[in-house]
Amino acid sequence: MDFDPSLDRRVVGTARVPGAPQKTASPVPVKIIVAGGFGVGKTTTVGAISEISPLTTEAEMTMESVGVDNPNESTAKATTTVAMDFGCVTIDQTLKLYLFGTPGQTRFSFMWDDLVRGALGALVVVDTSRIDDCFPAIDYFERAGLPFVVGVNTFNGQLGYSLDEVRWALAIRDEVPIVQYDARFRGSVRDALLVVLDRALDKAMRMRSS
Ligand SMILES: Nc1nc2c(ncn2[C@@H]2O[C@H](COP(=O)(O)OP(=O)(O)OP(=O)(O)O)[C@@H](O)[C@H]2O)c(=O)[nH]1
Ligand SMILES: [Mg+2]
Repeated sequence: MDFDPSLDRRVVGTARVPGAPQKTASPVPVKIIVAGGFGVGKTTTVGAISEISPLTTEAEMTMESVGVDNPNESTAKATTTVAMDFGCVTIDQTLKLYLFGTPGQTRFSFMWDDLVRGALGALVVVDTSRIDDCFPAIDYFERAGLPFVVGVNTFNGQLGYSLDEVRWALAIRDEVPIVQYDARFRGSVRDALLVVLDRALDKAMRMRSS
């Protein structure tokens, strides 16, 4: 059976001339923030899933940061994000995610308001070996009223604590989803981002019906 463009809601403005190029609607752009404390794996998350070479703004860490910014001990972290990460991924013909990673060092937190503008949701990345570093990001999204999901980056494939323990330690409300994922793997990042999308959609539906 021949494909009839009039049956596909994504095909718009088709001239319906046999053989003529068909114009399809672009996927809806959705802005998602990847946030969290210092060195939790935000840049790694964006890089693992982006279908373009991610834009990164990494700078070498200096001796001044020793004792101030302490990365996960199992990593050989030598650089830090000083402005943002940017990447994108097409979910399907109707939806494309634009991912913005925040800088993790607290001295760059003044940039967050600008980065977050227009976003529909956020993945707040957590490293359970440095759980204190995660509070500012969680507080920020609670206050901003932006739907967010807590993503526990498992680093070496293991969770030091159960997700319930992490929820308790970070005082995360019941309605905020918490998932574990591995920032290095595309499929794992995709699953975490789909939970963010779900949450954003849920909020949009509730706002529409109220
Ligand atoms: N083993 C392991 N290493 C990881 C994982 N995620 C990130 N890393 C490493 O941890 C270090 C920090 O990761 P980044 O992605 O730079 O962390 P970030 O949150 O962007 O850091 P800042 O921008 O400086 O706040 C890097 O050396 C990564 O290669 C992981 O799941 N497992
Ligand atoms: Mg980074």
